[in-house]
Amino acid sequence: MAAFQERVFSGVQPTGNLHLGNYLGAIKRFVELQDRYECIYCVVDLHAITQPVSVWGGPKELASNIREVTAAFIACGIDPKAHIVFNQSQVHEHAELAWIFNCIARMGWLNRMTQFKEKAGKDRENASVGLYAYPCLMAADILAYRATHVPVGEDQKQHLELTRDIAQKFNNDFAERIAELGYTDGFFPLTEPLISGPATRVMSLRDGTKKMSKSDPSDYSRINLTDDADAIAQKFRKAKTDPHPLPADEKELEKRPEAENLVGIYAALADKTPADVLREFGGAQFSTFKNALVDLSVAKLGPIGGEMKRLAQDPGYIDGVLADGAGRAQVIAAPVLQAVKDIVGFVRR
Ligand code: AQP
Repeated sequence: MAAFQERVFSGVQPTGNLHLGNYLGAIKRFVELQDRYECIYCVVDLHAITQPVSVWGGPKELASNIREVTAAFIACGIDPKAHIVFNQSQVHEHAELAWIFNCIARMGWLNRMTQFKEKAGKDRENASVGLYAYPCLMAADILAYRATHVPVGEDQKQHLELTRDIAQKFNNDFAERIAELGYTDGFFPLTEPLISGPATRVMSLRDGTKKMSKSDPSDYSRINLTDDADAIAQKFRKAKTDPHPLPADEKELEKRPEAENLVGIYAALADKTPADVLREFGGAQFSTFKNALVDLSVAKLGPIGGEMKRLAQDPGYIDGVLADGAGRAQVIAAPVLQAVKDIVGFVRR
């Protein structure tokens, strides 16, 4: 790994309804990593269109969602000047590298991907080829920057493992050529997933066994980043719980998914551990705990939602951030793609 410059890459799909899971599992971590790494954060619009148009909403909604995710990045505290923020479709190297990775990855690897199975549902014949090849594009997103670290929620772990498999196979398949061209440790790094903290998998507020998701038809299943104080309060008060008070011991949470979820959310928002939260609230009724959770959530998310709404009024500024970021991203990605082409043996102009 020593031969690779440390660099963080991650992305969020512009598919609407950015929620607390996206924030705690991903965007909050993106913000924290800025002090330690060079960071590249991408609005992955090419990924969004892998679903049917009815899911991502059509051209107007896609453009508006791309701007909304960008606004969320900035509102949460990502600095687009010190780091890079852009949308994927503006840097064609992602799609081009993804094609090469389509030819590296094996059908058997992709057949094991649980996200494809979940998103394709029962009608697999009708799923897009893009949805199936999604993990190869994700590997290209990361490896176009030879990124060493990727902060993601738990649900993306399997895709990150596939990214490592693709990097490893590319390094092996072309080992001789890679060495000839002077790369001593292989060409691609084996990227490390950064998945940690109490909220790597935030669950639905209606069902503690299902992940909080943008596409859940019930708006009561999630806290959206643009929800106002009243909506946040109503959703947490209606959130499913069990009839018992909160336990004092963290082990007991394992059998109580809804309680575990709410404690995890509180812990992540307060930058504490679940054990700290139970020390404070163990023995309390859910009504008491939910009031505290609402106050904390409104204090943390209110300013983010407010700033997102303010930025929504200035699409020119957002588009400028994306164009500037795309230009700077391409400065890194273009030579990586050129080197990949040289390694594979494509003849240059
Ligand atoms: N519930 C979650 N808990 C923790 N992290 C989560 N992430 C998503 N849901 C949760 C993380 O957010 C980042 C961006 O996700 P994405 O928008 O690229 O894709 P997704 O995982 O498909 O998001 P959704 O909300 O679950 O959308 P749908 O409903 O379309 O499936 C990723 O790092 C992800 O891990």
